[in-house]
Amino acid sequence: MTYSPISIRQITLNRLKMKLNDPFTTSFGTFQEKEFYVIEVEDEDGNIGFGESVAFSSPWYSEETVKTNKHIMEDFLIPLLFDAPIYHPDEVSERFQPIRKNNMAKAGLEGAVWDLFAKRRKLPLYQALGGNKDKIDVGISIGLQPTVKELLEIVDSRVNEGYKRIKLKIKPGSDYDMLKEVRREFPHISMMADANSAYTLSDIELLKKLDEFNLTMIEQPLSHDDIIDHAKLQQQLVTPICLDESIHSLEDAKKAIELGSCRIINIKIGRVGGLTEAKRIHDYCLMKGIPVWCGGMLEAGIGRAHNIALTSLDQFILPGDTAASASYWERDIIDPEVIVDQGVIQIPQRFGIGYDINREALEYYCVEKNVFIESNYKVKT
Ligand code: OSB
Ligand code: MG
Repeated sequence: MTYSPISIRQITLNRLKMKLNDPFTTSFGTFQEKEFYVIEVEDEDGNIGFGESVAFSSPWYSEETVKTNKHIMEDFLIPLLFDAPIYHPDEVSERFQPIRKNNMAKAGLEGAVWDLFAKRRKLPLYQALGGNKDKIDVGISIGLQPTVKELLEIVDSRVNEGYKRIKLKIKPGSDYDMLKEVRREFPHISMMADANSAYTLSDIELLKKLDEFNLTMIEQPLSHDDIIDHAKLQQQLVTPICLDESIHSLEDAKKAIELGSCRIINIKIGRVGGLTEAKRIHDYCLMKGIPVWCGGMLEAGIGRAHNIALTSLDQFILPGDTAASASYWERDIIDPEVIVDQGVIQIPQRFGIGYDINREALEYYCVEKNVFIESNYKVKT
């Protein structure tokens, strides 16, 4: 069967501002709200694909920001999408390749093209990606809390909701004692810690002591751009290291696995530049027997839907951070919202990302809208 290629007619960048239900604190700072772009990519027949760029307002997690995303999309990536028809979404990352890094900007647009592609083919996105599951197990990430008492209460309610794995943020001074209390209260839960790069090899004695708590893994204990020290640390730990910040591509994943820098990889679509690269990392990890799971960036519904579709791939064998919409937002921008029942999400079977866009909610949160039309980009002869 032959399919006609996608000719993109119009691209809309909606900048949204949404307040989190509760502040979310990591070793690098506190989030109270999220600003991000919802990207609409429209073809000649009026089909629309949706993407979400996951960069934050400040360059704490990575160097990208909401503003750099706009600049890179508007001035470099959008013209490349208008350049020529697209036969398959895998071509998008290839076309973006001359632009260095800026993976979150790339992934936002690429995700919208994937959604559009799946809708045109009348396939759910997860099937277009090659996923086989009809439901996925998920965990939840809990931010640093002012007191251990408050943390224990939150863990208790998340465990009762049925989340399959609890992730706790740690930082120097809020680590060993805190984890010890949680482990004592919840001896049997699957529990892990995420340091977001807050330690160095000089903390090795402390990090070794965390082996006491039978953590499923410790995520990104050392520098955001390191794989050498992580390899040295992994040799000294029983607990598997999972890399987050250090992995931006299949090449990074190959090197980290070869060096022994980690035994598990957190795949975030935005951090690796899109679904195509995420799938490549997944396929390589499947071959190598490295478990992967899908990380989160405090996404609204569209980003969450992309994460769910990605998690349908076979090697996503560990629960990810894709928690229910309602644990982040008073009202999400998709309909229905993402629902988690006893730690399980049913993958939607409708075409594309599988959720409708709640236009009313989108307009409510939208603070700026820019429309780019293909004919304005045509090379004038
Ligand atoms: O390291 O995974 C991370 C939130 C913001 C920035 C980085 C991270 C996180 C989380 C929460 O852990 C993920 C989520 O619930 O979306
Ligand atoms: Mg992390």
